[in-house]
Amino acid sequence: MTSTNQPPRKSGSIEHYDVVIIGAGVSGMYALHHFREMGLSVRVYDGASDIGGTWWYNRYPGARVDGPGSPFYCYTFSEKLMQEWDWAETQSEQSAVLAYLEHVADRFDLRRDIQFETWVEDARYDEAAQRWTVETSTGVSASAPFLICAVGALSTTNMPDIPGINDFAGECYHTGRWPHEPVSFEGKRVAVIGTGSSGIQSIPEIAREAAHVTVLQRTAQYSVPAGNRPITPEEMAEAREDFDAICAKMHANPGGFPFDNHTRMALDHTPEERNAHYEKLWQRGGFKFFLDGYNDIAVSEEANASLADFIRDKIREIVHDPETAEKLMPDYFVMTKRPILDDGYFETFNRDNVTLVDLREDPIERFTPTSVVTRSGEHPIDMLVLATGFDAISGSMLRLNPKGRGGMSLEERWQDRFHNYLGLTIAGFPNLFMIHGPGSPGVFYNMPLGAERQLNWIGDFMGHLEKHGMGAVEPTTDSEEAWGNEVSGIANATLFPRTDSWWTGANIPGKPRYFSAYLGGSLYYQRIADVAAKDYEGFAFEQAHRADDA
Ligand code: N01
Repeated sequence: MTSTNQPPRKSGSIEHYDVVIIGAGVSGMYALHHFREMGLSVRVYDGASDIGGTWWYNRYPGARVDGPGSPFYCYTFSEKLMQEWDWAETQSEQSAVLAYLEHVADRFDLRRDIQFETWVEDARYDEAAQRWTVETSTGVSASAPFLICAVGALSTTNMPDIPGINDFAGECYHTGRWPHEPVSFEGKRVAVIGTGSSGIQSIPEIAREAAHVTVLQRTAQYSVPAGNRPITPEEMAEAREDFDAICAKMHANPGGFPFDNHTRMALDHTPEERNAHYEKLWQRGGFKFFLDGYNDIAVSEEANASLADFIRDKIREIVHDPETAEKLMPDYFVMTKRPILDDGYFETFNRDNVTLVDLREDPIERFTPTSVVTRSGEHPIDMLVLATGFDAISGSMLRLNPKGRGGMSLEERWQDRFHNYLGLTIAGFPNLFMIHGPGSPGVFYNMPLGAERQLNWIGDFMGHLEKHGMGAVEPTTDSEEAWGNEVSGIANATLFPRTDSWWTGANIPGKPRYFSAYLGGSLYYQRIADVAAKDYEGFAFEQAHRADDA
């Protein structure tokens, strides 16, 4: 490896670094900070104009943290950060999370090593040099022994392939690529496709302003009140008081939040007791509705039905028109699609200016320049909002499509499934590390903390390689297979794989269909620590080539 934070060495038009990072979102930002602290020379490339990744792109109306939320959706690497940053609400708005990330970028002077508006178009491994070379859209090329893919688990948008959609002449926006200029809905007839988290957050906001909203729903969803509220000064003080203890609790919790674990099982309770418990949680709202429920909801059909029935009853209570309420009834195992939090979503269907179209009985046939045509007729519209989600978890890695040993592309390697070891590495792609990739807890864990923990492990691994004079490392295909079986074994003990979702790849035509995330929560970090303790068991090492070998 080269020296500390020096200007890049150049040969021809190539810049040389120790580490190239793709992506300046939550993970890429910490990667830059961490490797720089290790004394390495680092370059980050990102297609956006500034830091933030998913929080830079997803600025649709109503976008908020819809997980367990603030103040613990944050970095933990610096106690000062926690001490100096005030979070205003439990479900922070997109702009608040972006402001925090901008503060982090300023505080640690990150931007000086990030090249924005620069898309990495190609990444290739050079076996002789034991280095990766990336080619970018600005013509700059860079090479480094290590390539960190912090490309985002939810960043490659899913654009629906519907006849005539490209002929639609009105305004058209994907929630995941929302314009930076204000978008006005006033006086407009708006159609929204998609009722996942993004659709359910944005529809009430759009309906408040638009002349009319047509919600085009393929799958009815369970959603619970977000319960957003101000964070009190006392709560902020408590979060800061004993930082080490809070961090220890976050590390011990399955989802990476400082919450107490519990052992409540729905089937140990009577239906009356269960409903009373659900009601209490519903009144409070927030993601803890799910976390503080019962531990058997995701594994027992009967326990699952008790919660599903409770939410369906709530929808019937809220929505005045019984026919609309029936169309809004979800019919899959609750929690086996990403749980959703809303702020008045079901109430929105009581408005005169909102129409629900159930695409299962009335599918979209085509778009015209001025309308969407479903089987039952034509809906004239001025604007189309695509809340159609992402080619999640693996999509951004495949879009990058790095070429490993022998020029093999990731697309070839991942034809049938997303082969990987520990959710971090891929056989045939030495020294390439994924953050929040397939096979890792990724979206099932507090993502800033998960990124920190993965990157700390990678940093230690790099140190180990240097200490032992190793130039390249990759997993064996046997260890990949065993890891794949472990990931699937955990998932198959739950109801999760039995529902079509972006977790199973079912939202993208032709994508390998299986549950690719590691569902063991914080156990994952114990697993990767154990691998390290056993001298990085499951990896194949290659001695560093001498400069004159290359
Ligand atoms: O995407 P989704 P999202 N025709 O895939 C429908 C995170 N997030 O952007 O369910 C018709 O969940 C699709 O229908 P179906 C969070 O983890 C976080 O909403 O596949 N409909 C579904 O209704 C979340 O889970 C935050 O049948 C089509 C919708 O589009 C993840 O991002 C905020 C269609 C897509 O829902 C993704 O959420 C928002 C078609 N051709 C999101 N194609 C925060 O924390 C797709 N659909 C702030």
